[in-house]
Amino acid sequence: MRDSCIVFTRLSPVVALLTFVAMPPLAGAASITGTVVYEGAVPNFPPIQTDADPHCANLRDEPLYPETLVLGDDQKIANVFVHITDGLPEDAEFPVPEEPVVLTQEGCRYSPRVFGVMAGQDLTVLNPDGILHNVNARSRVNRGFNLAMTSNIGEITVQFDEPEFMFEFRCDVHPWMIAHCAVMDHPFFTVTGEDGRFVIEGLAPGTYEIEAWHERLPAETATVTLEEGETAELSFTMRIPGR
Ligand SMILES: [Cu+2]
Repeated sequence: MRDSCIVFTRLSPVVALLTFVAMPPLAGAASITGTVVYEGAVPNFPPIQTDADPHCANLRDEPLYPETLVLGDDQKIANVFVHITDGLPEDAEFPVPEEPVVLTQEGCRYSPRVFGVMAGQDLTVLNPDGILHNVNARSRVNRGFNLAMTSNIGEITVQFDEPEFMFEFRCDVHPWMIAHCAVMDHPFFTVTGEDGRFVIEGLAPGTYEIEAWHERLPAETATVTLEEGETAELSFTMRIPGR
């Protein structure tokens, strides 16, 4: 018994060192940046008839167009969710941000249209419109909810506990109100603006698969190997299939 204790004591620093070496670091100084561009004819979307609810018509100074495909200059695509899909240490647990993700219902539209939240992170839904919206979270892995936010309910906060890639938020009062939510188990994700740009920072050296997801266009993927502190530049092009 005593011998085995001695053996264990002698081995433990070695085991600890091996364990340390075998575990890849969770974070580092490498990053992936890039641009997402749309290639093809641009669909012509007519404005949404927001006066189906006079409250919405009163809240808006300008027409509201469908946000199915939002393009900036040179057909750069907004609302593309870019995220790491492989290469992170398995079973790694990343800290959950204390600050909430905020989803706003303003002018009878959701903002942001596409967003990510980490599992367990607060998601705060705001209703500055001060009219009736109905928040219908159509999650399948997590428990969904369908909650009326009446004119005097300006804020609710919810959490989703399990990772779940992309489900819709819809407003049952205003059928054009749609947002897309990803519940993530890591923080390495972002959403493009109208410049089509994305930046994912804080990566450890390694080989990663990265995906650019759009609500209508087929996803694009890439594999990139990063050295410590390296910045890789990627370019994604999205197209309507068959065109
Ligand atoms: Cu609504």
